[in-house]
Amino acid sequence: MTLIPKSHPRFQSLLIREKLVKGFDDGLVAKEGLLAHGRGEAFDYILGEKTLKTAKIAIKAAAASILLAKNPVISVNGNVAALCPKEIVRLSKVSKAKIEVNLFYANEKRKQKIVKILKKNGAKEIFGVLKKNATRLIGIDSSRRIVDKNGIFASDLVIVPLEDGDRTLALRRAKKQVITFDLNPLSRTAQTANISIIDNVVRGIVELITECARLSTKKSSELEKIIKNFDNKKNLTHNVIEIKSNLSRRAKNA
Ligand code: PTJ
Repeated sequence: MTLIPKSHPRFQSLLIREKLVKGFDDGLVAKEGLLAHGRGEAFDYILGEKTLKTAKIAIKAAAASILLAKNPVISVNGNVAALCPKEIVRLSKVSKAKIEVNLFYANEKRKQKIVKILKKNGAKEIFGVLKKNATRLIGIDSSRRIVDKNGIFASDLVIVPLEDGDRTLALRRAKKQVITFDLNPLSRTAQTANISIIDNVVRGIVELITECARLSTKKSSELEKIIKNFDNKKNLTHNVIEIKSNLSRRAKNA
């Protein structure tokens, strides 16, 4: 039960924060994950805590790309497991994407807890767990280099929410398409991914599930057209302009 009154003007944001703290207490989230969340929260504040038009455009292109991919994988870390385990499983079902646990701050005990919460929310098969299937992604030194040979290693598209720039670059070099959720449009990940959804993963993933379901009945040619018309660099520029005008409007009203 939350101690935050529903009437609190920052109820939603504080509720998300509480989920992260609970995730930490339950052993899902790394200490550093709490700090990463704080950074995201600050960006969400200046974004206006809503899914902006540019995020919706990126979500549509992301859904089309995932549906066209042969072997898509959702990479799950501690923060995402604490914030939206049910939605990860729903996204995996609607898009036929595999789920792989991949941690920056590698910790076997935490990995097992993440697997457990995903299974509790309906996940059947989870990659990145069996030592015999572990292999190395070239061009990256962090623990994220250890991937599943039947999961991320074999994939053609990876969804990496709350990611670090190094792996995004390594995945691109390995000729994989990368889709990220990142609240910071200037992060290396956002700048390096094929499709960057600048939104809180808590909101954006729900929209992505809806969009995958909606587009799943469309022809491949229609999905290809959506992707062809999407330009990540341009969309990121427009996103910064959206943030700028949002801030100017709020400054005028202050
Ligand atoms: O569980 P682990 O060990 O894999 O570690 C996960 C973290 C998140 C700690 C690790 O990947 C990390 O240190 O990430 P960074 O480099 O701090 O990057 C996280 C990015 O996600 C930053 O650009 C944040 O602004 C952004 N972010 C934080 N919270 C959210 C977010 N983006 C979308 N939704 C959020 N809720």
